Amino acid sequence: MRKELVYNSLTIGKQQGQKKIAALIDPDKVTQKKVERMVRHAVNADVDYFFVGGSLVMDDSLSRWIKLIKSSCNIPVIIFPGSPLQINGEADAIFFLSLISGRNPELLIGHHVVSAPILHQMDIEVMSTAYMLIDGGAPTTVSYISNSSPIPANKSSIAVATALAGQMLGMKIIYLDSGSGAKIPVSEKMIRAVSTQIEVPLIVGGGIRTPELAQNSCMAGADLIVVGNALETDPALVEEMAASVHSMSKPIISL
Ligand code: 1GP
Repeated sequence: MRKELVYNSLTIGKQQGQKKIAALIDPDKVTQKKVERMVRHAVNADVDYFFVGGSLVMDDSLSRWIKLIKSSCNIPVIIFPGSPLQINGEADAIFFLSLISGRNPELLIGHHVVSAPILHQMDIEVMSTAYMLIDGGAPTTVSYISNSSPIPANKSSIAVATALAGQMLGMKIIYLDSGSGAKIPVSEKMIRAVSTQIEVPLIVGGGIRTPELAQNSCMAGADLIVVGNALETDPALVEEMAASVHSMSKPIISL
């Protein structure tokens, strides 16, 4: 396993009040041309990370896209796996996700047992992540595939209790996700409630399709915003999105 370079960039960023953005590539939904465009715009926009993965991946293109990104830029690539089939040693890091909003034992520990020995032999950074699905107003692939129901959007107290439990279990990142293509992104109220109670970095994604939404989520306390669908439709949007997220960072004062 690799040293914690990506995780350190997240925690140092959080300590310094920096706000970050990740572009999510769902391997099934893109073409080579699309990925090349996404990378070009992401580099111009100074995007912080690429996430690659999906709840259901129908072909073996994941490795191809990771290679393509790695050979075209220095933006770290993190696997956002929907299953152990998406483990790939060419990425910089992988989220070791426990779906703690659900009660499906396979996604709480089963897949981890299967994946751990393989990851242990790979040169990849493994980041233990408390993954929480929040109701986004429409059934999502992730909720169907994971066979788990999301936390109701208006139950911030459940989200806080769940995030605290994840942190107490030693998970190093909290990830609030209303699912790809969510009608309603995670509310600012919920982001604020969770972010004020935890110490570890907070990632928020699902249905964030405008720079304003991204900015509001940062203002509410998200450290890292994830955008997928909106960039698949319009890769150039990432420049505006990233500018609005990065503008929320505190200025770094050097002594
Ligand atoms: C990743 O589910 C999100 O956390 C991505 O959602 O595709 O709606 O941006 P979108």
